[in-house]
Amino acid sequence: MIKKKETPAPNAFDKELFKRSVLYNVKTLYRKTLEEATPQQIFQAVGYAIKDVVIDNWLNTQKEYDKQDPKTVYYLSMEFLMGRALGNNIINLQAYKPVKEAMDELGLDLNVIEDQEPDPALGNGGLGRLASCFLDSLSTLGYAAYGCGIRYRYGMFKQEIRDGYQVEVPDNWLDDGNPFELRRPEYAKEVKFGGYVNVRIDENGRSNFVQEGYQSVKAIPYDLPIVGYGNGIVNTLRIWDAEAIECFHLDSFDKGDYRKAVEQENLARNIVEVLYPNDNHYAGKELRLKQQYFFISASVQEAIAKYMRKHDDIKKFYEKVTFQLNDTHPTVAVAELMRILMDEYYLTWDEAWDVTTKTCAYTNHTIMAEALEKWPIELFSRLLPRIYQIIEEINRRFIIKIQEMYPGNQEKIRKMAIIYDGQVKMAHLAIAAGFSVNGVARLHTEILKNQELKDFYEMMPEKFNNKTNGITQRRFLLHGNPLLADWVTAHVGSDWITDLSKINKLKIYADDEKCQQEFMNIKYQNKVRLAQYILEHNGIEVDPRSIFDVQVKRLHEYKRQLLNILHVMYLYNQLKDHPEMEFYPRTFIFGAKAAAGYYNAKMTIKLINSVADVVNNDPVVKGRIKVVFIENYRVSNAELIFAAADVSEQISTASKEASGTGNMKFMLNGALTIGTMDGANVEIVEEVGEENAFIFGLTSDEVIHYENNGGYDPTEIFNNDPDVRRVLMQLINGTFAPNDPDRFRTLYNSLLNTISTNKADMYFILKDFKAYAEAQKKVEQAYRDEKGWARSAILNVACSGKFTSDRTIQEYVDEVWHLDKVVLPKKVADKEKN
Ligand code: T68
Repeated sequence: MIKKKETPAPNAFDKELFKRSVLYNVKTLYRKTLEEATPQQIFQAVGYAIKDVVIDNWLNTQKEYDKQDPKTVYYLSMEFLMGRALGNNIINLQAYKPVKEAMDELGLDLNVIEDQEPDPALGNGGLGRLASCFLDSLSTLGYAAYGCGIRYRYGMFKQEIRDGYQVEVPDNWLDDGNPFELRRPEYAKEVKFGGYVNVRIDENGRSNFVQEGYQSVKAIPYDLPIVGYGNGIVNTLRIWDAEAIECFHLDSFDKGDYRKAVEQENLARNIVEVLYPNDNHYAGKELRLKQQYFFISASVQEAIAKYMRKHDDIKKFYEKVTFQLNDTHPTVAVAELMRILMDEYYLTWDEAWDVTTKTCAYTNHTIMAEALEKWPIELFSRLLPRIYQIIEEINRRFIIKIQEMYPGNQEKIRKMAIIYDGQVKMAHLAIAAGFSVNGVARLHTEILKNQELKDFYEMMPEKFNNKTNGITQRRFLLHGNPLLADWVTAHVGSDWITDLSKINKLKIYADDEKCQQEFMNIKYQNKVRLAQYILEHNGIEVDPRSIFDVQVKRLHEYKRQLLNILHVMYLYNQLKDHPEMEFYPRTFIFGAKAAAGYYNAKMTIKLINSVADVVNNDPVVKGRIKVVFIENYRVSNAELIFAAADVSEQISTASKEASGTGNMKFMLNGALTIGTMDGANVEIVEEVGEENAFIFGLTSDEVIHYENNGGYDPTEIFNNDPDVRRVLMQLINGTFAPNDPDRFRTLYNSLLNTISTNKADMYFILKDFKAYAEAQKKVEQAYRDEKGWARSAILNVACSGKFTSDRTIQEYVDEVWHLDKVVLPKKVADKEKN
């Protein structure tokens, strides 16, 4: 039989060389043999050996970019939730099999080695993970791109559960060093804070704005390789570290200088110390604004310097560069670009504005009011005096434009001005200066256009567009679920790895009984794998034959983990009342970090764990319900969790979840969604069909209607629905907190607060409870029909093609960024073949 020839990777992988490289690294890094080395040391040695392979492609890609001079996107983001690099890099080098063999031959287990790598968590949740999926897709599709961010000393905290409560533990991810990073001191930049703005006449008689009396920090870039899948392309994630600009001059007896030196040291030490652990929430901390300007100033300076190394006309900057702003956090880029163009390249205001507004584009990720960034003028102008001056002028001109369009309409100015009521509104700045404004799912973009950003949309409709989010199938299927990945490839070929629309060919197998059995068997094995993880990490035994019903995501009231656990309490009550009732065994799995200062979120974690304690140990339940809270949910264990899920909980209050991306990862792994018509759920259901999901609850229109009319009154439900009333009373009668019956009273109050009705049950939990319980009943019925379930699950996988980040990125490229596709010259690939 003639075997179909696989396209060789540009760098065919040399297994023997690789083995030698690992042994050599163990020796030179640690003066040890393989037998003597610790698992962490072996990981480091393997990491460096992989970096060696990557480096050639990295060099080569950058050389090719230099030659071809393609347009480049700078994805500016406070967060990149990369997850572990080793396994992902090996996968994208198409070297997983040979590396695994090499490890076997050295007597090592690749899985164990991968587990040694700290899981870099330089992000909170969806927004940061999206940025990482986008980088993977950009490299795989062959587009020139930089990710620009911050090298936080401490990323997202490590979550420990003690006595059912979340405890935050610092995550020292750089403790053992990072084999993949490259420190690039030659590209260091100075970033200035504070002081005042002066006008100086220079030697050419030009008057210049200069910042004086400032403090400054040195920004040092660390580069991480972003390996494209099988195409030899390697882009760069550049994260900035801070260092003091000058060392101590101990001979400086000038008191002012000494104090300034100390202050500058402290500034450098503090600035990149820690990621703010809030998602969808604005805290208004001065250090956060410092972080923003720090990495933006460094990134913009470097982007311009790089451009000017090859071009001489700064006025055409936008022809080669786009800045994509990942939410409003990097929006100071607008003013920083204006500043450099005017103060350092002497462009006029109009010339600089022309460049800036053709360079910057903005993505909105939330409509939650509490997430809107608005900085007090006092703080902003003190920290960034020149930047503030520029924003004032942008605002002045923007208001003139508003007045021209809406003469005499003060209301428009009040609602749209960039500076108003003593605050600088970052979203308004991003919209006024960006050439593109996009939401992250169709429904979300419609809500932006028709509600939240209505005035802006009416004034500048041409800027608005939708880019429905996506995820990378390379990490979340190929790496995370090898059994299913192999099964998919066996049925439809391997094209899905770089073209997920091809996974659609699975559809014809949905009714095939053998395929259904194979699929359910793979799911079962993945459930066994997760059950083992849960036993090891939680000490709880779960039955892999039960339904794995999973909600993993950040803990937030709008995501409604509370609805889920209240429903578990309701099921428990039913079993207590009717111990012999028919009930298909179910394992309710939660994983979620709460922002450290978010009381209701933290109490929800405690409630979940308290319910788990009672239900898991009640003999009446007979193990038919198990509740598990997986500690420290993060990218690495997420891969195991998605692979093992039967049911995907996507139950946010309609209109609140901009998109969601976990929903897509579950679908790709063959879980069925129980969810509201919110975010990208709408499009998921559109692809797979409502009959293959469990949709319930208020629509976004209904929610918005209630909100615009003062909320609704949950006491009516409390009074009329005995099941709901019983569950709510259990929050305050000690059922789950015998020693402290008042423990969950704030949760109870958040649902029923009778003092101010419009604040009661803001997220419509009680309003949706009955519909949710009915949908859950249907889940159980559906699961009893094993073939029907397998059919739906296979269809979910088959219909997930739209939700690859490759599709999202291609849309950004076609409609917003207009990048040039880079193809490495053939001779490189050929040379390697010989
Ligand atoms: C998420 N946002 C959206 N924000 O909630 C989610 N916020 O619906 C969407 O799928 C995802 O973005 C990607 O578009 C966030 O994750 C944050 O993490 C965040 C961080 C800091 C400040 C505000």
